[in-house]
Amino acid sequence: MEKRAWWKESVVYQIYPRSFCDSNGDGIGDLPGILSKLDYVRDLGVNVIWLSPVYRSPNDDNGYDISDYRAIMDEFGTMEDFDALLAAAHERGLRIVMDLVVNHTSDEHPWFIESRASRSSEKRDWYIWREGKDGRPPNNWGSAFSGSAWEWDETTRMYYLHCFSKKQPDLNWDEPAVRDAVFDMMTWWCEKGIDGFRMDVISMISKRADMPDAPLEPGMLYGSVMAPGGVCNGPHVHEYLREMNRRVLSRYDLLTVGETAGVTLEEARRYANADGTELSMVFQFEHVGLDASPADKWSTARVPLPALKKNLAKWQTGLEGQAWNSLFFCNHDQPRVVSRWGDGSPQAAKCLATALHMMQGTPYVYQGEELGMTNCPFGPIGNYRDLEAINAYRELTEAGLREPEELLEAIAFKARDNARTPMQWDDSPNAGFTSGTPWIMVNPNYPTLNAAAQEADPDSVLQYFRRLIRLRRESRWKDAVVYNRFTLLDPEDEHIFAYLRPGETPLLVVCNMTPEARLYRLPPEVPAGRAELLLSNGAPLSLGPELALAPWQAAVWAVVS
Ligand code: TEU
Ligand code: CA
Repeated sequence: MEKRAWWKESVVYQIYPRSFCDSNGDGIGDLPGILSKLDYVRDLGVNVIWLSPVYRSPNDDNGYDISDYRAIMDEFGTMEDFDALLAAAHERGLRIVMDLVVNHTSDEHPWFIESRASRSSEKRDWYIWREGKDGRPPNNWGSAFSGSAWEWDETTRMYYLHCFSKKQPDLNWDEPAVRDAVFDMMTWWCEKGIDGFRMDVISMISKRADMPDAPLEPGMLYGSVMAPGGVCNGPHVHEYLREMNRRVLSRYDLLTVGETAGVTLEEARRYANADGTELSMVFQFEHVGLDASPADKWSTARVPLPALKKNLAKWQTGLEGQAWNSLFFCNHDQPRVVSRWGDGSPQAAKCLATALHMMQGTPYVYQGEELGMTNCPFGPIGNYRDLEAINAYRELTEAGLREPEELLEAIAFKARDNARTPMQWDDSPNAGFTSGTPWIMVNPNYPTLNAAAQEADPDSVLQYFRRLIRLRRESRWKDAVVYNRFTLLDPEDEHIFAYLRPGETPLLVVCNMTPEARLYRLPPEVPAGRAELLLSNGAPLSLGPELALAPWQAAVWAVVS
């Protein structure tokens, strides 16, 4: 069996503070708002909170552009508010994992202000400056948020690299003083008693010296920085993470998860290796990339179930015994999974959750996923707030690469703002999120889709998530759920996602991933024996050679003899 660890037995709840709960009526979520909802989070049964960035920021990218790592964003409150939140979380047995964004800072960070001041500035090499070529940027890389990844700086007449917005200049991790400053800051937060870090695009921190052009696919204006040979999984990334582990992480009892854009199985075995010399686990993005086109994510393509199942199975078996998986379908960058891979219904939300949570790895619940919150009908581009979507719409339509209406349809399906609409607490105005004007529109389905209504409904998505999480965290089957292995059943079946969790007490998981009733004949791999139904979102099902599954019905059995 895998070596035990508390972070393997955890379930993490991701909070996007800007959209979680507003305590002072300015329409923006804040730390006191989170504090007021800690009992709700605890009652979900999770034991870890991942906080998206709360540090001082001009909010060009909603806090992923940090101007002071040791101060709290003005809109979110004060450091005293943070200390109160951390203490209150710990009182409830909740650990807090911070979002560490150190591939880049804000261009308003003092480090960058000093670096850009002069070519001979002491901090010049803290960022990535290059001469242009014939009056053009050093290569064809594009920012993830449109435009070139190189910004011309008139003061010193050089370009600086920004893989994201031009207000997010990339730090130069080859500079030892950068590593010293980052590790000092991390230690400062660990000394405050936080319980870990989610590390933003940590696979991008080591850049190749040569920075070659990236391939241009049809429909692209720039090469992708994240393409192989770009900035992901660079030459020193594992060296720098081992140094971070030696100098900081190994000194505390932390959950560390790398957001490793572009990670492969081979690389993940190194980032999340079982001997703990780097990180506890990583987020991989292959499954949420299956519906992208070669050019970009702006597609309404549906993912064929066999492709999704095989990819999830690849990571389950590919890391087994060597590294630890994280399990997610939702986060603040992804559209709502119940709309993306389901039909938006509560039953689909429960079915998708069962398919995800019964695999091996640490599950992540994104705020609102436990309610079955859906994508939001934003309508015109003016209702969006995320620079990724707004810039893409402008760039791709102005270049004549996409038709506005067709592109807007794809943006409606895939935009990150779908995950960033205010948490739906109850049916009062603005879903109880704010007494003011919310910074982004509230999903109009909040009067019926909200936490208060689901607290009162034993068959709600919320109550189902509580049972699902209890099964992993508290039940007599918890070791089987966490530590059993994984075997995919019927990989080619286009409707049913079924898998075994072989171990001392094998588990069987069967999910009808369609809105139609279906019969499923159990394959021979399923061990014979008495089976105990542990959980289902539909009518009780006894395990027989053929199962009659209702639409979106999922079920979990333990094969006890
Ligand atoms: O995301 C990195 C990243 O790869 C995503 O931007 C992803 O490419 C895109 O969102 C998919 O549509 C991290 C943070 O999670 C994201 O919110 C930040 O915008 C980004 O880094 C820059 O910090
Ligand atoms: Ca507020």
